[in-house]
Amino acid sequence: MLTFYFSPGSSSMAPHIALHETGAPFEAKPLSLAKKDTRTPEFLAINPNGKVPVLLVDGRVLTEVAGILFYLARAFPSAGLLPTGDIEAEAQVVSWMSYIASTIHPARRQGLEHAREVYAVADKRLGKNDWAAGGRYSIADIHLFRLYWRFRSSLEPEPEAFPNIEAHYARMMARPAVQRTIEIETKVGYELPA
Ligand SMILES: N[C@@H](CCC(=O)N[C@@H](CS)C(=O)NCC(=O)O)C(=O)O
Repeated sequence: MLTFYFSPGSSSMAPHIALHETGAPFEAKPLSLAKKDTRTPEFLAINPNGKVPVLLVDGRVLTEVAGILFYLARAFPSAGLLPTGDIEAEAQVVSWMSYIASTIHPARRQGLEHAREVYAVADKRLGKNDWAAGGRYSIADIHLFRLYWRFRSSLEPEPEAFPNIEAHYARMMARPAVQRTIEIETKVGYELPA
């Protein structure tokens, strides 16, 4: 039994997309960041870090976007969210997700100019490849997409600034799991800070 704590448009959007990619049944628990739902004693008892996403796997707590994405990819292999039988491609997925979590995610807080520099590096790394790692769609693409989706909607960079990431964004937006996630999260309602 999977229970998923999320807040629309936040970091939890990535595992939300992955859940829809797998087709696994899950109980959705929307939280309001504006109402500080992640800071209640009840939620802090689940995640003392006070952040979404959280996935409960038969009641056991799993936190961090990369950890949850990895779990979903391995628990539901038929969704094809991780390269198999290719150690180097798997390592590239981990490499991308480490870079995304440690460098892209905090970049915005360090100013727009810094965020642009970081996305320029990511754009170069992605190059003309359709997908981030191993020549196929993976959890690294979902992770990358969610941060760019947020960056793009709040700051509206000129599309020509990051041509490869823009093309990746368009490929991601065409995926039914992404469309379904956005539809559900829009209905719950976004409360994202500007
Ligand atoms: N390193 C965490 C970051 C998660 C994170 O930053 N979550 C934010 C939303 S984007 C959050 O829950 N903030 C609520 C709070 O700080 O009260 C991960 O990868 O899961």
